[in-house]
Amino acid sequence: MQIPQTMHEQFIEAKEIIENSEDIKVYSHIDCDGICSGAILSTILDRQNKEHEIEFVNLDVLDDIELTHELTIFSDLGSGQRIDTKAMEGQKIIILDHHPPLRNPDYRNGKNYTYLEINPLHHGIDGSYYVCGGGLCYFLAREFGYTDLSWIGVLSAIGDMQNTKTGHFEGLNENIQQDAIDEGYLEVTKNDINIYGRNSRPLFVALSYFSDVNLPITNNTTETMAILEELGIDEKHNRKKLNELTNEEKGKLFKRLVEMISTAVPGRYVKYIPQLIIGDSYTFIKEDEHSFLRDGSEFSTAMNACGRNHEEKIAMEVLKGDRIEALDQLEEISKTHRYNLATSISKVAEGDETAIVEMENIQYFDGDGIKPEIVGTVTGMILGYCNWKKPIIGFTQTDETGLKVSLRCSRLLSYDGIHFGNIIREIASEVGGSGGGHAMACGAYIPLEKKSEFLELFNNELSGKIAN
Ligand SMILES: [Mn+2]
Repeated sequence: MQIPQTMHEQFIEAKEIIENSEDIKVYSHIDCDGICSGAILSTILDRQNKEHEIEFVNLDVLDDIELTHELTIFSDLGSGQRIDTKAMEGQKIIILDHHPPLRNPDYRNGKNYTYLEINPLHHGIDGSYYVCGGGLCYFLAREFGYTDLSWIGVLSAIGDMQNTKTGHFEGLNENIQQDAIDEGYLEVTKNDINIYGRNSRPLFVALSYFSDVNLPITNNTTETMAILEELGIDEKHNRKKLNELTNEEKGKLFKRLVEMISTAVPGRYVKYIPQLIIGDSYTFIKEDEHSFLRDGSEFSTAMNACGRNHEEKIAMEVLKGDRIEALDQLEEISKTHRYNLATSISKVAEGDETAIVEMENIQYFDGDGIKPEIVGTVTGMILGYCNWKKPIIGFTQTDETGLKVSLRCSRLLSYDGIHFGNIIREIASEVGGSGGGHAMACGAYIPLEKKSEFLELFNNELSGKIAN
């Protein structure tokens, strides 16, 4: 896919606006995509010798924001927020966002300030699968000739799960991927076994986290070790990582996993099984051989860990090239993050068995005391401890009156056509909150006293849509 001409003209205009501005502020989102976006923009501005400030923010602080700079750039956010209500004459705004836009393309006409919104949805391109925030920032960088930043565009798309539907990149993401390969930063292994932890975990550990379907191996390393030994992949004193497997070994493992999953899922899901195991894998070949930064998924997890702990700038410095001090800090943050996740999970899943409450079509837990920033990740990991056929919802209080809601589900449910991001958006707004997100990973903020109503509405909404 090529960039549509109308969109390309917008990137040229954005470049000109940047070249003609001196005092610049960037607001970007706090997740992997947003951090990658910020890193690309900041690199462009550094190379152009432009003074700039960068701030990573949650969506809720943007409505009616004071614009205090000559040029304000919003990346991976902005399209869905009222960011220009306080724009003053002569100010300039650029938005690079892939989320559903509030405003039409002609919104900019007749304003006394410059307003340039680049959003794939204005050009008929789906922002969930074909390009994300970091990708848009990369296309701007490409306009300046900085194709060496393409690998960050790839990382942003991995973090934004743009490839979940098919296991590979499509649309504009494919162009970015090709640039990263051509620039010598990226190696793509087509249709690889795709299990998280390729570079940093022994395979028997990585496999035990399989949670899209509850299998005998889920949370059971005794079983994963036995299976790997039986397949002749592992020996007692030689535990391998996924990246050490030969193609033949990968083939055996694939076959075994397909058999195991087939016996565990209802017939309607059988056709989706290969997608659970197979997908392209991404290696950043300029990274150190043994570094977790070498694997796209592990790198993106580290970016998210920084976001969850309000350390986006450290993540950004790593992306911008600091592999000494910032990388040390990044490792420290990731370690603390993993510890916090483990303690939260053991509270919910391994302690009191009644912590997970099952309703007809959904299940939930009260994550009292879990930080709102990590409740989503915790919810995802809890999935391995409950009924995979239903989505799992985690709640935690944000303040006296507010609840954060996170939902995760097996990828099988989303392959089957359920888009929980859309459902949660509707139901949250019905109870006076707001929400949204991906098909299989999404969240909302709702008033505390609306919790049971929210659960009730959600449960009803899914009646007949969940296989039992
Ligand atoms: Mn994004």
